[in-house]
Amino acid sequence: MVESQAPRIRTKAKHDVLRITAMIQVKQERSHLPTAEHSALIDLDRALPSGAVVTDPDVCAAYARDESEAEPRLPDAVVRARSTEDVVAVMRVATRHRVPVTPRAAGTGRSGGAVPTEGGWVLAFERFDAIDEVSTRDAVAVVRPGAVLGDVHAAVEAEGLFYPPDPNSWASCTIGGNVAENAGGPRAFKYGVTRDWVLGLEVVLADGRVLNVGRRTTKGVTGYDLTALVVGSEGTLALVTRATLGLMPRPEVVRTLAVHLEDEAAMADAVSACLRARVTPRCVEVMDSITLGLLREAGVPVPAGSRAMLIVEVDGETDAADRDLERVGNALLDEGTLEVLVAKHEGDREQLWSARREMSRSLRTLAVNKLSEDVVVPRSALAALLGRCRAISERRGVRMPAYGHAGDGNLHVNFLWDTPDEKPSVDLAIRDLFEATVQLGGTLSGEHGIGALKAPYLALEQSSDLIAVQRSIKATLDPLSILNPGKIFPRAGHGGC
Ligand code: 2HG
Ligand code: ZN
Repeated sequence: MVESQAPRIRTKAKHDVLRITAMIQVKQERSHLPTAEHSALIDLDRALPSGAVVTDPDVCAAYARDESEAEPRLPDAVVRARSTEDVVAVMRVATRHRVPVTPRAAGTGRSGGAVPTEGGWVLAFERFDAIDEVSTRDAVAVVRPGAVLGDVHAAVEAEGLFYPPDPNSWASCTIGGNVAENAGGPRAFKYGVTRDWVLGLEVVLADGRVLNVGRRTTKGVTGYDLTALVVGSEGTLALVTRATLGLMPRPEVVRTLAVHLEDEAAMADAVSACLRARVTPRCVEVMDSITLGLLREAGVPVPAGSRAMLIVEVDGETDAADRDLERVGNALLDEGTLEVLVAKHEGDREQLWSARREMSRSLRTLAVNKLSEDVVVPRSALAALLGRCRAISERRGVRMPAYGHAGDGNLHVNFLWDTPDEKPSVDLAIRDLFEATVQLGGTLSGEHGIGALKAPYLALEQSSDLIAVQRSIKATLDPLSILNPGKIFPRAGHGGC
């Protein structure tokens, strides 16, 4: 096919020459591929602007994994989309050839959602990153999927506005990934998660149709809420090409407390104390004794005798925030906390948060292997969950440090091990954790999604009827199952139904 077009090169413009050269490269680099995959690639390259399709294995290798422990897999090609039209073109060719497509932007996911577990193509959104609009009058921002969350924060805050979702990776993660995973972060305690702020979406379906779902207005109840359905669907139902985000006025100030506890069991009571003070902090983060040790190593002052710590923040108009800080601080002291420290300067606050943001990476230094979960239980069950974690850790002989978003009952329970012979115990401990979480009325994932890693456990939480209904929604929107296959739903024989 490529050869038959070669004579036309001489009569075509320069970019067509480059394009055909690129096609020949596709052919050479992927000559080991079976004919069907190979001809799909040739069609793909023809449908996209020059240079958008990359098959160089060295480049593709960077798209084989995300920030989770999911097994990497090399895609056949990476397509770097820059427009809705590019995404439409990819999905049309993928549908024609039944090629799996794995969407990806920054690859900061923690559940294997962006790993092309079934092969095929990675559709990369990092270059489709415009912030189209920030409207102060409507209090909305219209952004493209590859826009980095930190840039969106900066753009809206420059207008005196605020977009609250703040997953820990905000400096590099993107809106597309946030929407796919329904990302949350510390501020979710007061402000909710991504789904609470997405008003409308432009999406591309598996067959290349473009839908505009949702709205630009605060209210709007027309038809089914497909926006809410797409948010958190982990790239398995539709591909987001534009998001309209709701905004609010930027809080005037933020005040921060570091609250030290004599024992881990006091964490849950301390969270309740904040609420009894009739204040909704914007975040209530928690660290157990191991993760607190890492904070200390990062230079954060930790009083002797502290066995666990909360970071509590309030925000709002200056006088109100100061009053709330005092109320929460006093309530925590009444609760018998060891020490309540106020971050007096922005530098203290930044030191605390940068150590907290690094926690996931710092934990990696404690063992050869680390796997982290993000289970959630009702707030009242947080103490029980911590107790169950300690019991599991002892029974299975696995180190399990924990930290996370205590205010939401959302705990990042980590599993650390050094040698392969410890892995079976780790697997048992993970299953124990999920079972305990469900028994306590909780859910497997609060913010990282089910992805590839937690799919085998889905049936621990959801009934077979519920999984079947979700599968049928997937089949309606993606009948060939080419959109991020292998995610969310267990494979038959892997806890599936
Ligand atoms: C956090 O809260 C992030 O730090 C990442 O959600 C947690 O990697 C992790 O387990
Ligand atoms: Zn988190």
